[in-house]
Amino acid sequence: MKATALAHPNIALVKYWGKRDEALILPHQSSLSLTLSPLSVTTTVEFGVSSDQVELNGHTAKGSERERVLRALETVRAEAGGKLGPARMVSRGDFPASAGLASSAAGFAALAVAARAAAGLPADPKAASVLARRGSGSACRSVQGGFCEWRRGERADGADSYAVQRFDEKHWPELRMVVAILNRDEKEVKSRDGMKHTVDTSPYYEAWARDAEVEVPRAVEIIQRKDLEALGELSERNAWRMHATAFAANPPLCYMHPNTLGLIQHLREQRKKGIPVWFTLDAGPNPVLLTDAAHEVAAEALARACGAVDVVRCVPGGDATLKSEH
Ligand code: 2P0
Repeated sequence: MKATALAHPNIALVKYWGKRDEALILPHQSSLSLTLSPLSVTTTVEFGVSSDQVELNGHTAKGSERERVLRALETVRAEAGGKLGPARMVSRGDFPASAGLASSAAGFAALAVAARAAAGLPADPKAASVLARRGSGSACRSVQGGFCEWRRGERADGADSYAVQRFDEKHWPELRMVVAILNRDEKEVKSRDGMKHTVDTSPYYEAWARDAEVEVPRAVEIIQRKDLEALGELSERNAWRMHATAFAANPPLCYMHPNTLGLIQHLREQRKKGIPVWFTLDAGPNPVLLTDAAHEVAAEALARACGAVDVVRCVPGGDATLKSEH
């Protein structure tokens, strides 16, 4: 009735930006990401306790945070036959908010794997990915390691909208992602609200969704042949296009800071000098640099030269794993 799982966050190279179904968290387009080690979230779920309890990083969760977790646990209860009783969930990340990466993706992936095990359900990456998706869309891509593709799916109930692993973490061990923390302020518009606003008001939205869909198989082909330059170029143009559709919303949505553009400009100059480093950018000001093991120190140095207050170096991470079962 109790299980603990550990999962890593992921960074999208082809981004998810916009839902066709808000309640089920179904995206308009497919996306593709890399799971990141060593950052992780560890989550314990125990059924059959006296009342529902949700604890995130040492604090009792309230409001919509608590509701999202309880809804996921309710789905597991229903699948297991409904007689598991109230649940206690305790989740803790080993990376601070200043790491610039949301812990919700790793958190809901760990929750999905732990809750299914605690309920006695069989290990099933597809079912865990669907469950994680209902908590936070990008979480469906953290159930497995390496490069994962979240297929948008076609069904109205979301049963075919989950992530599949395209290459595991051993496929391209020299690949490095360097998170450049330029600004630690909490962003004004959360991803969930920003993507809805973009879908509702950006005239570029349809073009974004169409383009992202065709970039996913191109990214898979590039990763297959481990072409860093081609992957860097694809990641940059996809990040620019996601931000462009947000810039075109009404009122406009801009997640970049002036020093985000400064760093991007600096990367271009460094590439002319032969340093293989590219960026991707989520819904925030902090770029993630894409490079190889031979250039991660150089990538960190250039991030710091552009004002990074902190830098986190990451390597391809593995599957969400069960730590213990009682
Ligand atoms: C991604 N992002 O693909 C994109 C790129 C942010 C920019 O997934 O509403 O926290 O919980 O499904 O997953 C962030 O959005 O949003 C995100 P919900 P989520 O990684």
